[in-house]
Amino acid sequence: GYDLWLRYRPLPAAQVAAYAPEMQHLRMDVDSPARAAARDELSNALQGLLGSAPQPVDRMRPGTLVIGTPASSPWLAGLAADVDGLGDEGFLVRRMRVDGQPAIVIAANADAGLVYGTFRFLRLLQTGQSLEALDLREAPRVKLRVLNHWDDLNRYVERGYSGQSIWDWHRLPGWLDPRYTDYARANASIGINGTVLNNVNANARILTPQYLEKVRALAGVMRPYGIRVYLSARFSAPMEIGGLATSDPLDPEVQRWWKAKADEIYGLIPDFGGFLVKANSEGQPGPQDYGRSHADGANLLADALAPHGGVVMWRAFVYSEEEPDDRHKQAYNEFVPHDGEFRDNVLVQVKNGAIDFQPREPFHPLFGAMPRTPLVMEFQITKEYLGFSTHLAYKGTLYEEVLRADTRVDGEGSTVANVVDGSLHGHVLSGMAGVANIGSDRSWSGSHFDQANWYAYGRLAWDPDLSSRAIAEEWVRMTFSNDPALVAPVVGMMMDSREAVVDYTGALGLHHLMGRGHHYGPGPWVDGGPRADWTSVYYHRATGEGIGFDRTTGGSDAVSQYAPELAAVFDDPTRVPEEFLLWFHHVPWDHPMRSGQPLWDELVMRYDRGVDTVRRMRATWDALQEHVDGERHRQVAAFLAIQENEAQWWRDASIAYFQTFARRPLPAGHAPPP
Ligand code: GCW
Repeated sequence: GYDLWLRYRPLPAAQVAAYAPEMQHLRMDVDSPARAAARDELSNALQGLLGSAPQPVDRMRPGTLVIGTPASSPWLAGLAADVDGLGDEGFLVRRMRVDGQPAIVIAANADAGLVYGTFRFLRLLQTGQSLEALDLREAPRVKLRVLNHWDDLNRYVERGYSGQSIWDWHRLPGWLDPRYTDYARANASIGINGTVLNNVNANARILTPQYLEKVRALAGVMRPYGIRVYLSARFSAPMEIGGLATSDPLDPEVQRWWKAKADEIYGLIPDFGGFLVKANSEGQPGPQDYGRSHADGANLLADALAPHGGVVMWRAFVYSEEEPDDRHKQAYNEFVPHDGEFRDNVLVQVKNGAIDFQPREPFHPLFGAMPRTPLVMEFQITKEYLGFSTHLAYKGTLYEEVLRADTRVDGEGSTVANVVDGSLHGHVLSGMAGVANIGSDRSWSGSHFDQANWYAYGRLAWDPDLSSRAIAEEWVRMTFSNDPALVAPVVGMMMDSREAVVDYTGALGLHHLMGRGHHYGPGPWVDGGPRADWTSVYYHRATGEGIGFDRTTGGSDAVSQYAPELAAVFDDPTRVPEEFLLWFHHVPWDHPMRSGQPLWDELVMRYDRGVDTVRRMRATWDALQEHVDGERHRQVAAFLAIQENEAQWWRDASIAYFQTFARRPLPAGHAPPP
């Protein structure tokens, strides 16, 4: 699993015969580390896929790959107009004549585009596409496509299920683990162009000179691959490592401290990306400690970074136990009043849903509600609430569902994707962040199928309108094989997998039902404890009469944070999409569902359906034994067995618990626990 989707194993003979004659030679000026990286990737890949690497030539011969920028390569000068408008990261890949000879051209305006174009070209071969009418022209829709590592300096990864942090701080900067280069390659192959190295629950020591040297070393590895390094900044750093008595954003000494810190960082890392900040949330320090606003806090750091071109990604994941109102509403209430107050180099980073990376949530009402501020979409790649690394849950479908959701803020078609890519409200800056599932495990992500979530995140950050099915198919072809006997069933498993998790952990809009702390198994009964908003009972609100969180206009009124047309739909129990019924409504146990059955029966049916889907996934996988190498087949099979067992645990525990309120018999057809 180490090679991820960049395995480059030999292609079938027929494909080798079709491709190889077109790529015997390579015409490319290799005058930068980025170009060297692209050239090495190409050689290595073609050696693996076709059995031979292209030979460098300085004049055109039949079967030449031509790679370069029209501005610096005279033989590509004719493409200047074609690459116009593609920016630094876009590219074109085209089959055409160069100097009268048939050729395949990868052209871009800058090195970054050449790297991306090279990987794009390789993906065509890896997925067995015909080169006949090859003519691609692509540029990313989202500007900052970033991974967020929740990695502590002692290599513990918060909500990480794949070993230790890959950042070996102790041996940095002296030892550059080759894994860092493979990390950069994998990310560049899917268009990721930034990485936040440390946890948002940040340790201020990352900003000390000792650590900045280490960060600089990592930045050097990432640079040729177009990846900028960012850091999570702890708001109280001026006190903790700067010896100041305050971190008040309006204090001139504090402002001077951050400016000096930014200067110091850029002295070491001229292309440093900027800061990610979690402030005044879950006990983290922040501007509100001094009676200041999120905008005051974000602008403090933004002013320090601005002279160097850095940005601040200020998180909107805020809630506090002192706030008695519905947690769903807190981020919106705290941030919307400050729309327009943030500096131009501030982006507000918003989780996909208002609670917390649940298996399914409606999109966060902040999307569309802050037209004057660029909003970064924060997805979780690691599966904190979807079975860690053992349960198979392809999150491409979740990402797609959220990105395609229509906020309706500017009429129909105001999709979340259009908010995030900046097009809806005309922002130059735009961003997407994915909380990484990468660790020191040989498979990087803790399981083979979790690699697909990293892959899908990157692809959707590049183009938020891609289909999750098409992405799954690409990934399967590159990671396993192009054999149709494998591709269709495995893609099918992936496409069903996340809905299965929704079903067996709690469907119809139920949420936050897991055990407190670990977030792995069922815990709908979790009550009391340190904080009401960390319990489950608070969210499902089951009683003898019914179940669900009343967020209607008559309840917590969270619905009113959405655009009026949508609020009206969510507010109405007969119109709300059934998958969000219990998210927005408290309804009786015999509430009639669209299927014709009462709610209780429907809920039990969904729990059963989730378990059944996992059983089917297992059977599908078992039947594929001869199509997958033994090592990967065995691990996936073993994990699916764990998943089936635990899906039953979720189902049985949840049904037994909710039955104490519903006091209704199990519907006919429900399989009793073994
Ligand atoms: O999902 C929750 C996690 C915390 C995390 C927090 C956040 C980094 O349980 O572990 O802390 O969200 O996003 O800040």
